[in-house]
Amino acid sequence: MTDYRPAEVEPKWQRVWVEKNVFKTPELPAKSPSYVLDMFPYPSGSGLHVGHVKGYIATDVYARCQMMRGSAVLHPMGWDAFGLPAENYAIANKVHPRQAVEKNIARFKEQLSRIGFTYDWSREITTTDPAYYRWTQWIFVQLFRAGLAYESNEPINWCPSCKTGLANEDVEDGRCERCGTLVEQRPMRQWMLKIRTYADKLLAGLDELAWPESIKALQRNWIGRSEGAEIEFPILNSQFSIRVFTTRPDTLFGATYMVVAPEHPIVASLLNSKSKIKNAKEVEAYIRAAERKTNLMRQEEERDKTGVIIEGVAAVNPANEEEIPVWVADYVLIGYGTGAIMAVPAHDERDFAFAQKFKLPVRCVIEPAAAFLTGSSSQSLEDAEKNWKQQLQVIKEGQGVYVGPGKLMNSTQKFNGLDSEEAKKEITKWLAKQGKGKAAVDYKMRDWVFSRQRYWGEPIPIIHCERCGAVPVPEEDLPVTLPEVEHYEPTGTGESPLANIAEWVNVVCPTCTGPAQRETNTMPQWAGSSWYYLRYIDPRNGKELVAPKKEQAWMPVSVYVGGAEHATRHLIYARFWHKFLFDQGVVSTPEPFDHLYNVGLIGGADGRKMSKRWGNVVNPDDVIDRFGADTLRVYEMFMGPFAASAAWDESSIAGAHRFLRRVWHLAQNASLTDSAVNADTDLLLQRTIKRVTDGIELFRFNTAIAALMELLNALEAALPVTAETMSVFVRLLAPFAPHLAEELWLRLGHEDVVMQADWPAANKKTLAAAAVTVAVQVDGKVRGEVTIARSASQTEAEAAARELNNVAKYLDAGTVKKVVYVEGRLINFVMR
Ligand code: ANZ
Ligand code: ZN
Repeated sequence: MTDYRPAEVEPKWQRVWVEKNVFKTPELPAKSPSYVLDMFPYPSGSGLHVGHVKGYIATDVYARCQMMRGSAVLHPMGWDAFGLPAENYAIANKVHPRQAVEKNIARFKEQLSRIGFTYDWSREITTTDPAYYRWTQWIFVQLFRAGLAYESNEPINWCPSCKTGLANEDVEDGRCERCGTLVEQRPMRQWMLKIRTYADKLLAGLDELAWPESIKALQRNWIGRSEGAEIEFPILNSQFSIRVFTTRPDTLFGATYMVVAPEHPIVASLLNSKSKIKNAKEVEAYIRAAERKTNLMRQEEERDKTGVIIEGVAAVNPANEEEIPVWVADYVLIGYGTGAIMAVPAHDERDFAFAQKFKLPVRCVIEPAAAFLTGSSSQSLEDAEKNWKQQLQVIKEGQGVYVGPGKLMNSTQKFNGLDSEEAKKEITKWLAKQGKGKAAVDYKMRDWVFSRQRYWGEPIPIIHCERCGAVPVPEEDLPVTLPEVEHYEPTGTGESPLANIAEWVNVVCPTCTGPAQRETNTMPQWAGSSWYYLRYIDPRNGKELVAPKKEQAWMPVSVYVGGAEHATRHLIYARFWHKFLFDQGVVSTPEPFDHLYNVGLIGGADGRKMSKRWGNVVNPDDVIDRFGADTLRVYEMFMGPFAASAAWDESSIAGAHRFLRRVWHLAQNASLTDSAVNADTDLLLQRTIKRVTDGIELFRFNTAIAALMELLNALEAALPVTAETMSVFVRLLAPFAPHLAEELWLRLGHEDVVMQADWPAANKKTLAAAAVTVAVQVDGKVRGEVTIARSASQTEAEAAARELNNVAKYLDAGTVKKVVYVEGRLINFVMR
């Protein structure tokens, strides 16, 4: 009997898979297609750690199971290699970013190749490859032609350390997501993509997706749709007017002043028009001070509100012709709505705080609905009523703020008494009829700032001609390749290092052949990753982004796996581009990714985030050297629920290794003469098939492995095991521990590789005969049913019942006091 030696077994089978071309993906799927995708890595200089590969192992387990179940599987890998980190690394180490990327990719591939993945490397793509980014640029040209790419000079986020403009998505808590530096606002010329045009489609599409609810909620919030009205406030004795966006047109009669953002163009217009601004100096000083603050500082709720009144200017409330003052204050942001608000201090917290500070009038126009006033439940009825009356009085007198719904008051006979929801519509209609306003929708999400003033990105394929303006590079001239430069360092001037290469910049205009200049900004890191999944389908196509026949055959991606941190960046950008390509007829599905699973982080053994800084990084190579790749795979899939984070734990790795060693020895003991399988073993086997199949299908890998461990225990207790039983066990184990499975499969006398064997099918008759369906109740109400073994214990029945989502929901909301089990019929969780 030989010992289990992964160091011999694993490289051997990796070679066989390559020699036999086992993972070659067909051009077109002959069988049912299954596109299994990882978020492709950015090839960083520090290589992969064991946390990075958890998602890759999961998709590989899934892909292998799909292959054995007879699907045509596309399971590719590639590199997201443009962007700041590669460039910063290149600057620090004085090498070309391309060299750094090549070196890092080689290192990543070496690490990945040892884990036994099923990638078809002939489909590898790299976003920095001109043959690839030709199509990234092509998409930009289509966006430009469709009017969805435009130049703008608005102030945008600028990272003074990375020396580049950033999209809102790249800013976290007011800081650059890359380097943590406080972001400034800087007006500069840049390319923008009209992602807001797709806001409603992006929202609607979410409803159809099998994604975690948490990710969908993050996207909904990020898009931030608000319904309301735009209302025009004329400025007295001038040709100007101020337009506001409000979600509360019902409070229009309570607007006692207006506020414009310091950057609002009306301020400059008023200052320039030499209108009667009496305190121009003061206003200018305030604007200059605001420029120096970050958005974060400006939005902080607790911060004392600041502002200056524009003396000598008055706006007219279109509802009642009342003249109200106009203030400049930085709690109003230029980037949201219209950059100006009507202030209703009686019904908005921020306006109320501002009015208190500057002694501005507060007029209540919404009479509170009783249910929305606060009171404590411990009060007596009398006290509650007294309290309510007091609060009502305070609010009605303009001494307090009330933000809830209610009935209109102080809003003329026409509207008084209307319910506030109703009044929103009525007042908007009334304004629209007079041409003073209209219903409007606004989104928190801004258009996508799409240019970077850095070297290592796709050149934006635009040529600037004095006569013709911005002209797209003709498609036959794509790709516009990145030229060689002497220095990659950002200039900090708002121009990229490309601007210094005269012979690259100066070209003839494709339209009029006059002298023209190339755009020197490059694309953001998110460009190449916004469509890469399409290219894997047809990676070497020189004529099209993807051949329609292949695209139709493989798309959409059935299972997509990656980190939750991409919720509002990559996953929104990719959906946006995909929907655009759908509208252009380039792709056939409205959404790119059907199922999405988030991978939970693996933390260091010390419980901290795995990082060089803490010295707790574990390299997969080291684990493989000690235990083998199969142990690494089984361990990571057994760490707990896939989406949960977990700390690295050496003793559990040893446990996973022991499990595989026991399987190895069990197989050596299999009696090759097929003695009959006894009924108990057979039932357990059938049940394990079902649990492992479902576990992999639903990304509950830990329960699948637990089922295999239970089966192993039972088989060891009832030796000898038959070859037939062992062959089922080996196939069920194959997605998790493929090398070991191949070796045992061979030793069991099979000629094909286990990857080409059929996935075991559970015998439904055996299962049905041995199963009962039990009703699950919570407090006597039926909430679902579970099918369990006839012989199941109460503990097993309870565990199965608790797994039902519709039951867990109720159990989580309280505590279980008692469980009543009527064997084979019902289980009742008593909470009260
Ligand atoms: C009048 C009003 C009365 C408002 C009231 C609220 C309550 P959401 O829901 O987040 O979309 N607002 C509009 N533009 C702004 C800007 N650029 N900076 C700061 N605040 C701005 O918020 C919409 C509300 O936020 C708008 O409705 C406006 O205040 C404010 F009882 O208008 B409201
Ligand atoms: Zn021209």
